[in-house]
Amino acid sequence: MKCLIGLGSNLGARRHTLRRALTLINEIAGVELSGVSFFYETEPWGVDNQPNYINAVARLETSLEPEELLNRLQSIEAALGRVRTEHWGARTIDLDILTIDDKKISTPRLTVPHPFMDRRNFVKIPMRDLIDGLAPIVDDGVRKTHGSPMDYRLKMIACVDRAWGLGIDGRLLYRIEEDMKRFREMTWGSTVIMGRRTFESIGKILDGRRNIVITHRPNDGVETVGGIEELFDRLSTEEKNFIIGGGEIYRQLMAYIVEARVTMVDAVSDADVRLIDLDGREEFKRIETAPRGGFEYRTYCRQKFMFH
Ligand code: A4P
Ligand code: MG
Repeated sequence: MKCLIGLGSNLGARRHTLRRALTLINEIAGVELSGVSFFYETEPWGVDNQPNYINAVARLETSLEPEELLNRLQSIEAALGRVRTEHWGARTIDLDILTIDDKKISTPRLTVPHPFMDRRNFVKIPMRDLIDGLAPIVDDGVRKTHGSPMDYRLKMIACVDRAWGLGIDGRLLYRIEEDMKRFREMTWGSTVIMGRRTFESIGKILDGRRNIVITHRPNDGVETVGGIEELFDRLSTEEKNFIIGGGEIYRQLMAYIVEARVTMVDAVSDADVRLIDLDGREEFKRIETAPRGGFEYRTYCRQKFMFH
């Protein structure tokens, strides 16, 4: 099932809380985050005398039952310090289920679509970042602000086999001379972001580029960050930012990737790490296929989806 989730925060470190919530949503077993809007600073709706909100909308794919998804979202609210006092009152985080496919649900705990979503610009405006074909609206009291993972325009580069296999035993499946040269040219002067195992398998800092390694163990020889929230604190929106692996890092950041450069080798190997099949994802569109001898270069771009 495909769901849209509304996120809102008007207390504390609002941007951090929203980004942390996105990470935790992606970590729910049976949930895969597949997109997020920009962040918007919004005036409080429904109640006066409370601070402005930051709002966003995310989309996810899930195999969970709706009430189970609600349970998981409420645990995340609790973990992030949400205290329920006044209805519509100020909160560190609010996670609302906006839609689940085109289901209509009406139980004591859950109403889907979310009751007021059609009347709330703090929902409708972020939704337009994810969905095509919505009617235009006047953006009263809703202004785009910084802090969304989408601000960094993350790109990814990977080399896979026909079955989207990435590697085995911590090694890449293939090393193609021409592809390595292209990788170097494409990433030259940019920021390259990788996991610890990928950094260790490369065995050195990639020259001419800012290298960032995501790891729990700081390493004096290279710039490190402890996780993806810290990554977003450090990245620059002015640079080109490339995610270069491995499988776990692609998985954690896939929802935020705007462009994927894939070298697909015309073979199938034993692999223990795979990329998701980008041709099977409606949020990605293949815009280029360039055959070479024995492999091809493909480019995928993130796109909006149609709302039914
Ligand atoms: N519940 C029923 N349907 C749903 C659903 N689709 N998703 C139940 C999530 N929860 C749902 O929610 C109360 C109960 O609603 C839950 O226990 C759940 O079983 P809550 O989050 O505890 O309380 P709340 O958020 O204060 O109430 P409610 O009605 O969800 O308020 P809203 O609609 O979330 O509005 N202004 C701006 N600018 N930005 C905002 O984000 N948010 C609100 C809260 C008010 N004004 C705002 C914003
Ligand atoms: Mg709510």
